Amino acid sequence: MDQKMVDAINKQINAELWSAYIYYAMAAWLEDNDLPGMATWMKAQAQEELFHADKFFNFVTERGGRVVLSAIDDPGTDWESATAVFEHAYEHEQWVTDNINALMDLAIELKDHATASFLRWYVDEQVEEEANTSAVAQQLRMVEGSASLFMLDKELGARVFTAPTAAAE
Ligand code: OFO
Repeated sequence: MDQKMVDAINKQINAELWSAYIYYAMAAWLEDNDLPGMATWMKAQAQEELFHADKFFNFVTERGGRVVLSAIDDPGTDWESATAVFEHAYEHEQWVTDNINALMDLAIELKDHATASFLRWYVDEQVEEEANTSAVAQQLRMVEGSASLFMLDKELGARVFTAPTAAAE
């Protein structure tokens, strides 16, 4: 694999791990603000990010590249409200989508068909990532400050992370 592609994917591994770190930080804030269901949801989201990082890790290794890890940025510790948490998560996912699209552009430029094919999974995954975070932010805008917040918290607490099966990958 072209070293430029390896370097770009290594950067994305860092971004995925940073995403997990951000979502764990958000889970901690939600726990601290008596929203354990939302914290559970965020932890599942963090686990999903670890899965994304691991999938990139395995791909680089499989193609003979070297995974190089770098320092992870500060995830932040404070948000104004639960709505602000999920709005931030949605914005973050939009940023990740831009990164994935840039990776795809590079794979196409390098005529690296194997990487382009592999990246398709992430392109599709980002549609879901944006939709999920945006939907919760939208629900929160409607219920924050009302008793329905606790119903929503309960509902979101049902989320469980399940790693996609090989067939669905
Ligand atoms: Fe890895 O998709 Fe979210 O960040």
